[in-house]
Amino acid sequence: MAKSNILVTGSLGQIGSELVTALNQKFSPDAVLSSDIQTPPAGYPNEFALLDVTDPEKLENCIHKHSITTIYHLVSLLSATGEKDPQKAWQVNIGSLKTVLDLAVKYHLKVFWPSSIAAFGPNTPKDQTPQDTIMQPTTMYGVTKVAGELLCQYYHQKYGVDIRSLRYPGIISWKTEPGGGTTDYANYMFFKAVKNEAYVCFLSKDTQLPMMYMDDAIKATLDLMAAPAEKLTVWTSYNLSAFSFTPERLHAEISRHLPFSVTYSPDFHQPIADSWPHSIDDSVARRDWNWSPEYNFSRFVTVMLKFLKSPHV
Ligand code: VAH
Repeated sequence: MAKSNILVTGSLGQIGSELVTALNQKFSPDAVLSSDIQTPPAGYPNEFALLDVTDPEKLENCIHKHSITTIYHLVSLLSATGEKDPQKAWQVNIGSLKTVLDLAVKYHLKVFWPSSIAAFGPNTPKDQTPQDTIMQPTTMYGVTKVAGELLCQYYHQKYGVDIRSLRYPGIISWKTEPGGGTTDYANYMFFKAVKNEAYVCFLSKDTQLPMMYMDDAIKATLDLMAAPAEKLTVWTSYNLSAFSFTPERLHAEISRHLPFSVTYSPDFHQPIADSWPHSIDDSVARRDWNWSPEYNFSRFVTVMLKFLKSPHV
């Protein structure tokens, strides 16, 4: 049996697929067990467990069989998908997190779990949103993130579980299709630009949202998990930030390299985006574990276009 002590759930998702690659490089592929509810593509590099994380017995068997010591629990229905099926979003997002936390107590596991800026709501201060502030989200996704953060803090304080979390902004990548998010408009805008196709944006042109290039999100995740526990002061979830932009500004920056057309036709995503912050204060993460992004807005756009135009470079 191959050695593995890291389990990644949601491995085939947008973040999971790139986190597995980074963990393979940092440790080794035989130390990383991938899992998802669907089967991987042919030639997938890691050992893979077909796993429904809402099934506690299956998850426990997997932990026991593979001597798992660390779980990156990425499974989640995102904001737009969650609004189409709020009951399932609660069951998957919170049900699976509670199971992971209970197993973390039993098997002394270290856990990473992603929260999101979606944990903030319409009455949260929108500019430079503080680490500790009003959190009354208006999406089920956001509700599961606030509830999940409080569950994480409770399990840390009550049982000593080492569970670490980041409030990811919108994360943009070129390698994998995004899935069911509101910030995913930015991914689709790039995909259209490189095909010189017109893009119809489902948000209004002035909708400013906090965003981040995938490589920085992965760096933050690994940096937080490597930080000495005694340096950490936040056991709900850390604010994390790189830059913010509007669809109009993204269109203008991409068009400096590749002119293309964008029109705006806001749909059901708009009220979700309107409930979120414009920018995030991540000074606590910078203080506690030396967080700092490597990609600013213009470098992010340049790199995205470079790899989308020639992905196998
Ligand atoms: C979403 N990409 O749009 C996710 C993210 C900040 C938003 O959590 O739902």
